[in-house]
Amino acid sequence: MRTGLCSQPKTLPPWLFYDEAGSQLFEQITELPEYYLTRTERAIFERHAAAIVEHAAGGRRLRFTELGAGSAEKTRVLMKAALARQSGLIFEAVDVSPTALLVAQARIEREIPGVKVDLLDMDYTNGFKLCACDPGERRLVLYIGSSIGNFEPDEAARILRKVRTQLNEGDSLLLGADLVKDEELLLDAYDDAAGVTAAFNKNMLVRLNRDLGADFDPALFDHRAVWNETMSRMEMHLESLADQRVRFAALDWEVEFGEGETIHTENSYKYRPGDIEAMLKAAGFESAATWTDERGWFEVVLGKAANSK
Ligand code: AVI
Repeated sequence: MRTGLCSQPKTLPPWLFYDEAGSQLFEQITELPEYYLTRTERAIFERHAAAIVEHAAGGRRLRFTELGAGSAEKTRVLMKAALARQSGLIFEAVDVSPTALLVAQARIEREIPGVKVDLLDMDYTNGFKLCACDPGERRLVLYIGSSIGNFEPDEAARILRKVRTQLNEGDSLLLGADLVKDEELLLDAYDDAAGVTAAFNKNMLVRLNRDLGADFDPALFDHRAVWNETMSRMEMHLESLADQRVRFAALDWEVEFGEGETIHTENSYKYRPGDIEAMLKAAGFESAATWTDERGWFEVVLGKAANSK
């Protein structure tokens, strides 16, 4: 964190968004009219759930493993499709937030009879270990919501390779990814009229005030969303509205901001058709199928773990 605030331009790591308040703000973002990602991906699932599950299963029983499961809201459609072709389903929910997981577990088991939720409190970005499936079972790893887009290309490639090492040949990975589209749509999605994304971005400062005794005044920073065409990514920044000095009591340290100086807080990569298939191939998956919405805004790609020999 300190290194990021000492670098030029200043940066803060995006994991800082997700304390309890930040996770709630993110849930609100997913319901905003401008934030098309969640509802577009959900519509793809609603339309193609049976085909997705069929491809992944290849005639066997399925087990689901979701990375960064959160509330697992969209996954429910796929769970129901799996239960239409098999009795009972193990759903392994991997996340670093035990509270979100516990709430999701109780709700899913109550509302979708036949699903057994196993909570795996792990940080999948730092390597993780899954238990072996039952013989005759195939695993479907879900990495949806365009979460992959929040990682730099080399980190994203590393995560996909890591997932591949946990799978047997014939298991699958379902990746949800946001596609490049009209700049206005992207800017609105990351700078909504109600200011929820701005509050989500500034929540980082609130968190640093609480966790490290910093004295950021969030009102002295503005939320900025920028489309970086060259890098094919949406960026979020916080721009200082004045020359100011912020003190971190817990670190006995101060940092200065000039008026107009920015802190880069997030990248959200947007892909072109074919990009995800290429990433999957490079990580040891054969691309089995791609589903998209009518407007071509979002895609869901199922990669099958290829023979590693
Ligand atoms: C979690 N992630 C996929 C979101 C995104 O769209 O990159 C986080 C987010 N940032 C601003 N709005 C939503």
